[in-house]
Amino acid sequence: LVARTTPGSKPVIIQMFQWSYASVAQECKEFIGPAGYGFVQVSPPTEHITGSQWWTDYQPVSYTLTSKHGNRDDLKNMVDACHSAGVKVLVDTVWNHMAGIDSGSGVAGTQFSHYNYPGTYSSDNFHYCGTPGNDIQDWNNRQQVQTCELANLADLATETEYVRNRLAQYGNDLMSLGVDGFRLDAAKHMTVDDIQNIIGRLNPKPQYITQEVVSGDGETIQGSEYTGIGDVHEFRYTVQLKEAFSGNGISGLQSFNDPQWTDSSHANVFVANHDSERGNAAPSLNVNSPSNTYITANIFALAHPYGTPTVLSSYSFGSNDDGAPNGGAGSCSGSGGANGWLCQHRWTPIAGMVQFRNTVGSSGLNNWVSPQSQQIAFGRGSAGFVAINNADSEWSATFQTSLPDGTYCDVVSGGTSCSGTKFTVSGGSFTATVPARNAIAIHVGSKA
Ligand code: LM2
Ligand code: CA
Repeated sequence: LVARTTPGSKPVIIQMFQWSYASVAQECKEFIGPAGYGFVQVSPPTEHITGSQWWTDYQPVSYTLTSKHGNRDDLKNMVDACHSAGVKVLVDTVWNHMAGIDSGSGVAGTQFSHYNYPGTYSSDNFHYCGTPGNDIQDWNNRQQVQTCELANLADLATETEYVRNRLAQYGNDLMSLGVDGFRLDAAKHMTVDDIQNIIGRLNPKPQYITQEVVSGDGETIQGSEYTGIGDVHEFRYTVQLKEAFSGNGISGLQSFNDPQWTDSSHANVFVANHDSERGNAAPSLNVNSPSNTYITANIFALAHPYGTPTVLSSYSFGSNDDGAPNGGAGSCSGSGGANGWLCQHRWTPIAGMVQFRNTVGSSGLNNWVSPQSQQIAFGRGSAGFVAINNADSEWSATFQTSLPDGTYCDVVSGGTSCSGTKFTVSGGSFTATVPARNAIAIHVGSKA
């Protein structure tokens, strides 16, 4: 069993979806490190099927570290560059399956068929679960979910010595390059025992693991089963934020303690990931959501103590299948994106809230107020205070706060540069006008 290591004083992860490793290296130096993010999570590094769609990544054909995002040297250079900037690297890792297509060639030249990957796996390394096409048919049948095929993807026999050893060899190869941890793709489709066995073979041990387990209330397989391994994506949070900010109201977001959900110290939470922004895995907000809700929800996620937050950094797309723009070279400009990339991690309110999160640390939630269903405000101990107004008219109020007296810069309007609104706390309160469909946030590191 791997002890979970808390991501420490810089807990925020950025999912650098489809960014080339060379561009992540550059961005670590230029922005991510200085901005105080703790981790980048990069797209899968192994050889995969050919094709322009982003999801070719999720059809590995060998563990050669050559992908559309770069080669082994690019990966190593990125790890070194990010480390120099004080940023740790999480790699999205596909252990559950190989390709979904019948046959083809990989981006490094491997010729494969569905159940045969020369030099890596042959037909006796896969599950044949016995349903038509070996496909998962009953999502409430644990055996099927874990041994049948997800979207026709050839399902590895992860209970066998050979497969466990081969996956651990791949994991250890990443560790040898200095990678700090993993996002385990399709974790729900592997048993806890299988994942634990493979992790047990890694040396050194990853410092952080987050697992993709999509579970609904009452569903047979629950994310909470996987917390002995590491963190778990809590998609019910993603759904709840969408519903709250899109109309239901945000006044119910004070605490997340449904016993079926992953507990706060093991939940990895996000407003959207690469699947949900396309309407897959869980309904979520995305960059096209109305009334600034994508941003206000991200402000909420970075302000509220539940879980470890991930910020998605992605690109504009016409079709769900569209691969990365600009040849995969991530590109930003100032506090925004460039060349088709969105660079959410640079947006003024998001970058401002990362500093808020780092500053408030594990301080508890206090001074909660919610005068109506679309308005909430709360403190984080005596270190920070946020007010979120999801209503269509401005909200003027005097807020009680434990922040020390002083004048503070709003990090939502001014980010990290104190270029926005200022508020003066005196004797445990301050008066502010929160613009419609927007927020304000101050913290002890944002004193004017
Ligand atoms: C994941 N987590 O468990 C990823 O977050 C998700 O993005 C992956 O799906 C999925 N699991 C498998 O790793 C993506 C994408 C799918 C795509 C698969 C495989 O969302 O649309 O499926 O990757 O590339 C595609 C086709 C699908 C086809 C499949 C196999 O869209 O129609 O299924 O390939 O050829 C017959
Ligand atoms: Ca499986």
